[in-house]
This record gives sequence, C-alpha cells and structure tokens, in this order.
Amino acid sequence: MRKYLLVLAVLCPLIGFAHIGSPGVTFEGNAGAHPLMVLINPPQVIPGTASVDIYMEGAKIQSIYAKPVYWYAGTQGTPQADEMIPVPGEPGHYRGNIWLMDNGTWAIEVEVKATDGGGKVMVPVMAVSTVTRKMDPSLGWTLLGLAALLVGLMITIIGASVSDSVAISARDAIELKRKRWTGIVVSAALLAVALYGGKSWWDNWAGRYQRYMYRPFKATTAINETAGGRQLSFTIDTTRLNYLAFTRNINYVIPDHGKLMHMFLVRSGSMDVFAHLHPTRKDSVTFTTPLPPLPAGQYLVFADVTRVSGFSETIPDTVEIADGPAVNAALTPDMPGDADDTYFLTNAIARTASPLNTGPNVLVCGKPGVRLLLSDGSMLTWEHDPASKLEANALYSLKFNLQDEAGKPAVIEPYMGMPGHAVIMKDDGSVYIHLHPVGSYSMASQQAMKDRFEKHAGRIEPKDLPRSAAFRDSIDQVIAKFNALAPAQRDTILMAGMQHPTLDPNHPEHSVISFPYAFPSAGHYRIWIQMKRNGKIVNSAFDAEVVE
Ligand SMILES: [Cu+2]
Repeated sequence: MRKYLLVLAVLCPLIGFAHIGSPGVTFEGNAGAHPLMVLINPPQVIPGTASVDIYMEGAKIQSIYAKPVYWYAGTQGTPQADEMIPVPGEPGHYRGNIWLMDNGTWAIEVEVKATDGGGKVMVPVMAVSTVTRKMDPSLGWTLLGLAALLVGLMITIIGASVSDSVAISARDAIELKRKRWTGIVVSAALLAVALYGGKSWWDNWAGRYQRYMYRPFKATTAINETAGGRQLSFTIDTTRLNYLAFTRNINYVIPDHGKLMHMFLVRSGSMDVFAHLHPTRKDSVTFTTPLPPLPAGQYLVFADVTRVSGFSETIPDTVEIADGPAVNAALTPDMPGDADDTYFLTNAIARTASPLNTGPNVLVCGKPGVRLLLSDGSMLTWEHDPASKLEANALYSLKFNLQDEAGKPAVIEPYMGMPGHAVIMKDDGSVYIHLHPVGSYSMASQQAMKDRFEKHAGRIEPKDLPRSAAFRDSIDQVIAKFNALAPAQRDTILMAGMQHPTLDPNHPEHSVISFPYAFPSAGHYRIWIQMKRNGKIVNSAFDAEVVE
C-alpha cells in the first residue's frame, strides 16, 4: 500500500481543482475518438443531485450514460448508470441528474456509446454540504397541526378500543370508565416516548449534518523579515477539526503537479498584482516561501492543496504587505523561491480608480478578440468574438492563441507539466478558480481514482493508509527526489499518460490552449493566463464582462 501511494504521488499529473464561489466542475477532452465537454453542478446539500450537462456532436453517437463512483467504494459498489437525455431544440446537448449520497470525493463516469466504439471519461467532483436548508414556517406549522391531530386521534382510538368495544352493562360502567382512562394515559405515555425518540433521532441527524457540513480551513499568513529576505509563512488552523479529523488531516496532502501547495496572491480591490508561489512544508501545518518584491498593499491569499483521497480545496486568507525592496516590474522577473514561481503587474481592474501601476513592463490586460503584445515579443489573442456577450452559467471553451514575434504559432512548452494555467477571479473577490486546459476538475483526483478502480476494484478503507506522520515523511522524500531531477525529466514524469495536442509541433493549431469554464454569475472578471515559451514563464491577463 505504501509503495502504491508513493508511486501515485510521483506519477500523478497533479493539479488542484480548487475554487471559491465557482462550484461547477468542467471537463474538456475525449471519450474514445469523440470530443466532449462536461459541466457538472454538484448539490449544495448531500445527499442531493448533481446536474450533468454534456456537449458532444456526431452522427455516430447512440447514447450517453453517467454514473457516480465514490472514492473508496470502487466500481463494484456503484449504482447503475443513468442515461443522459438529449435537450430538445439543442442538438449535441445532453442532460441528466445524478444522486450523490455521501460527502467526499466522487467521480462521475461518463460513458459514450457510439457506432464506432465510443469511450469513457471520469470527472472528479467534490461533494460537500455547504448550506443548511430552512423549513418554510407555514409548512412547519401545518405539519405540527397535523401531528397534534394524529396524536389526539390515536389516544382517543386506543382509549375507546379498550373500553367501548366491550359490550356495555350498567354495573360495568365505572369499570369501563377506569379502563378508558387507563388506555388514554398508557397510550399517551407510549406516544410521548415515541415522539421523544423521533425527535432525538432527528436532532441526531441534524447535528451530524452540521458537524459534517463543509467549512473551509482557516489560516494565518505572516510576513517575516529574515537574514535571507522576506519570508511568507502560511499556518493552517486544524484545531477546529473535531470531526472528519481523518479525511481532512492536512498531513495527507499529496503533490499537485510536483508541488504540495499552489499559492496565489492578488492585490485586493485593484487586482493589479498577481503572484503564483509554491510554499514548501515546514511542519505539518506550516508552509513557507520567500516573498518576491511585491508592491505594498492588502492581498488576497488562496492556497490550493489536494489530499490523498483526491479531495482538493482552497484555503483563503488575506495579508498586509508593507513597503519592501524595490519592485521589479518585469513580466517574468527572477524569483527568490521555486523556479516555477512568478509574479507580475497589470493595470487596475476597470471599476477601481486610475491605474496604480505604471512602467514599460506593466501589462495592460487584454479583451476578447484583441491581440495582446507581451514583453517577450509573444502575442496572445483570446479567440472570442467581442460582439458576442459572455453569459453567466453557460459553458465556454475559453481559447487563447499564442504567436511568436513573427506572428507564427509559438511553441508552447510545458509549465509544470501543462500547456497552460489560468486563474479566474471576480473583481469583488467572491469567485476564485485555478483552471487547466482540461477543465476545473482535479487531475490528481482523476488519476487517483483511475488507479484505484483499475488496481483495486473492491473497497479501500481509510484505515488502509499509513499513519499520518509516516505518510507526510514519505511524501516529503518523494518531493525532494523529484526536485533533484532535471527540469526536462520532471516534465516527462508530470506529463506521463497525458495528451497534449497543443504541444505537437505538427499540429496546425498547436499554439491554441483552451480552458472549459462557466462563469458562475454576472460581473467583471479577470483571467490570468500563464504559459511557458523559450524556457521562460509567459504571463498575461484578460478582462471579461459577464452578463446574466
Ligand atoms: Cu502552482
């Protein structure tokens, strides 16, 4: 088991699906030879139904099925697949609802049946209860009235059945009255016990629901001056984990594309500074990283981690950064920490005051359909017709086309094993998501599930995992070994088994990357796109207006 986990930890192309305020899970890929896009909206209350929307076209498609698979139940303990129904008037759009019965990591397995064979894809979904539904007061009072009526009737019936059913004669009258009252008192007592039992059962379930309801971790971010420069430390508060202490144990995090944590810092309000860092683990709850020379201000902090179950989440915080060393505004400055770390400056987002950043290297964010010139000479175009408005809750494939200095398709190199990374945020900070060209689901999760179901069709219990400290040490060793490899070797490992048509130099569209995404609400969004070219990280950003 231990060996299996280590192999898993190294080989998985690990990327965190993680978000705030953007619960829809998107996928873009192939089922066999058929390209498809999937949008899954998980329920807010578990058990509940997830809505599944599938977009795929082709005369060869006969039917599409979807079924939920729980992370440790295995394929044998899984219900039957449901057929997805074509949406009338929308060719190529199929829809269905899937029940998710338990909290935790699920995969929705989509199976396409087609005349030429079809295929399967697995899309991980994190199912957690995030709200408590309140009962409508009028319904509550109605139910209470009905219950009182039922109890009253029950007592009367029992009282009558032990007395009136007996043939009456005058001398028995007193005896019968006594019997009737005994019946009423005894039945009332029994019903009171039954009602009390029912209430305890209900309270127990409600309490259980509350305990298991998902609450994001809290963390404390601090900036410390050290001899080697400013250090950021991020300490996760696990003390509130009285329940789910196993499944949310922070020791059970696994690397996501070779990194235990992906951290994003965005200057609050203006959103004009963006940093992508990879803190390293200092102890079980503390992660640290050298702080790049960012301009002073209040920053939003988003830290993405993935646990061994495949459950990935974002831990949010804020931090005040004071004036420090001079800011290097180069679009990809040399970084004090990890080689994959980067930060850059842009203009402020539209709704805020005049741009705060100026200088030759401050990027003015692009818009749909406009070619954006980047500081290294590359040009990036968001291939979206500016005349067509982006709508909330509609699934888009956001396509970005990278060209070299001569306007030819640029060769995109893997950046942490992927052709591109995107972060999308709403200007009020209420939406944050880290996306990849395949979608918003966790690839770590997908690979973990695939391995599990292929190698262990039966049930795996959490108790089969090693002790948390041993697990943590083994992961740290794996990461140390991984970091000692040459960058090209690292990318080969990270990309094992992945298909990246964008990286094929013979492919005519090799410089286009696309991110499937559905904006969750109307408003102003900023999209940061990160790619790699000529051995350097290429940073860029775009603004999007989304309407209802
Ligand atoms: Cu990262």
